[in-house]
Amino acid sequence: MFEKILIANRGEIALRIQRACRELGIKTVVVHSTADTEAKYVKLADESVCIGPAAAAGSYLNIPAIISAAEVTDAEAIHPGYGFLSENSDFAERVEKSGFVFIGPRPETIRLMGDKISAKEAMKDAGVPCVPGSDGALPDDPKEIVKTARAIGYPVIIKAAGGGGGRGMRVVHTEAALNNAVNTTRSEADAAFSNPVVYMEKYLENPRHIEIQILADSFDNAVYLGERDCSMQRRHQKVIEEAPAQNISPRLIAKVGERCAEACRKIGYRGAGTFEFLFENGEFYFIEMNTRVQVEHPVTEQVTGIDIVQAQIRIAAGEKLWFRQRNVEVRGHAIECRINAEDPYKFIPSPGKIISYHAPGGPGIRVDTHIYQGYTIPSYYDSMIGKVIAYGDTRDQAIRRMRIALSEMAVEGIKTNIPLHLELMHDAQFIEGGTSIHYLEEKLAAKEKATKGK
Ligand code: MV4
Repeated sequence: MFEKILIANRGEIALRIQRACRELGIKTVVVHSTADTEAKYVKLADESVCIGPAAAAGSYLNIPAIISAAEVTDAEAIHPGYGFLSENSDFAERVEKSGFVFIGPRPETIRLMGDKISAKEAMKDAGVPCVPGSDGALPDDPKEIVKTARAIGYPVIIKAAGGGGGRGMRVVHTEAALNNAVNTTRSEADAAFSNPVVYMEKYLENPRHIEIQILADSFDNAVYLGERDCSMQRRHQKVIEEAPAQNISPRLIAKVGERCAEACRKIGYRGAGTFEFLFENGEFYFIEMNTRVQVEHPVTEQVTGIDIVQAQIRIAAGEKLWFRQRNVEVRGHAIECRINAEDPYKFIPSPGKIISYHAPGGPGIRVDTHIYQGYTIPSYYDSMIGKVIAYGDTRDQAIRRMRIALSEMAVEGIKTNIPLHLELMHDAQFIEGGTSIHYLEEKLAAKEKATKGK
């Protein structure tokens, strides 16, 4: 096992990784920007290195500074967390070329999945069900593009190969609008990702977002840890996630999960990963793969009892998977509410000093956060300041525990989205379960309209 790991991230996930290291008896180095010097998790780490200014481009995205920090502290491995450099194949490569272990998949795997066309191709070849669409990149010839769309049937969606996570896509409902949409998506993709390559898919109008968590070692062993429902989102930012997904049979999950695990063996995947699917009319359609630990990993940890961050570290250290698929059991239900420092209805970020903080607790409640009374949330980064995870024997119990936790939780001095979460925990559609990816935005729009009328 490693003696010392460098954590190349900030906030709650930097603390989460630190806890995993501590339990494994590994020393930690945390790198931080000048805006995060006072954070408690920085002081809690065995060592810390300031790597640059508040703006992430000079610090959390500064590859040479991070590698230098690993060199001077004699760390053996680097955990990238999520966001920042976590899915940057060049970073993973430079980490390895500098003689450190990258806690994640091989750089080639990250590169393969970073290109959404090659990712889909690889998954299709491995037997993972995909959304029907163009056979790879769209050609230049407008007539060919029209033919492709006719074969798929409208509506279609044009996506950038270099995009993902909702960036660089456009829905097309008619042939008249097609070539303009393709051209616009192309130029936007070229500007944003320096890659004008686009592809086409059948547009699914009302799907759920279901993802499958996997773990794979370097010895061709791979398991799936069940699914998460991440449909409750706004502008491609997930708001609530849960496991398992309401009204999807364990048999169907096992079938698609086994395909994902098999795909991992086939491509030589290493570490933790997530297969993102759209789920509509009882069918799964692969869209993208994430090659990092995800924000919502705790719900899977709560229902399986498997520590995903520790698993990432043990796999990176060269351990064989220490359990098999038949040992993975999903028990009970977990729900995660992402707590953001923002106005709960206007969604304007609300950084600043936390004057007082009261954490929720009690049976089945887990809080993953780095905040504390007196902490100042910097304005430079994402507004997510933590996560409340409620576990119960049933979904109903998890919801009831979450309501109690959210009403106990008090964060004063800044605005948070706790009121929105409380409202959702009493929302009839949420309580019924199985809402689509459009539900929250439609609910918020309806509410906006109702208040304007008054
Ligand atoms: C789609 C889709 C409908 N049909 N693809 C958005 C994020 C990116 N990962 C893929 N996305 C979508 N791809 C087809 N063929 C709808 C979305 C989508 C979405 C997907 C997951 C979660 C939230 C979403 C919100 C809007 C659109």
